[in-house]
Amino acid sequence: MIRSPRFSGRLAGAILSSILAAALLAPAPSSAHEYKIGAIEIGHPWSRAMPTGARTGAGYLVLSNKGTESDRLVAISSPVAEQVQIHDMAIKDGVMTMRRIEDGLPIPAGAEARLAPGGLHLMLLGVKQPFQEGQMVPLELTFEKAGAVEVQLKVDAMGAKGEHSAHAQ
Ligand SMILES: [Cu+2]
Repeated sequence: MIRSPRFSGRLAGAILSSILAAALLAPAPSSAHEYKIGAIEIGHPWSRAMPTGARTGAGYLVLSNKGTESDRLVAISSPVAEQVQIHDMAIKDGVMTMRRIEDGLPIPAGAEARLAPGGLHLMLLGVKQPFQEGQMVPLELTFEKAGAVEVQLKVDAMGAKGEHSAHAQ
């Protein structure tokens, strides 16, 4: 097949502009960030921007226990919230309900706990200033065995579902 250079040039141009268009349409991926304390690895803590006047924010992250002993997330605090709780979400009789987990979140040896929209999550109550996209929210996590570590929740757009928060490793 004989292809004129002009045609290939136009074709390449068309391909390039569709790639550029796709790149512009796609939401900007948040950069993954990680923390480690003892045997616990904390992957990409993130949150969502909050509407004006809102006082409750959410926190999502992945906790991996790389050790041989089980551990437990026992306390969470943030200087920007009055209280941080661990919540779970479940559909009960067709209604989405939220339940507070009172006695900490167990992370068995070799296992991971995924806190993500629609399931387990952190709930930041009494937030003084609604989170804004691009902001980093400090959070202190205390584990029974591994101890305490400060992480930063990266605030995504209001409607972010977190698909892109999977680690780009
Ligand atoms: Cu909640």
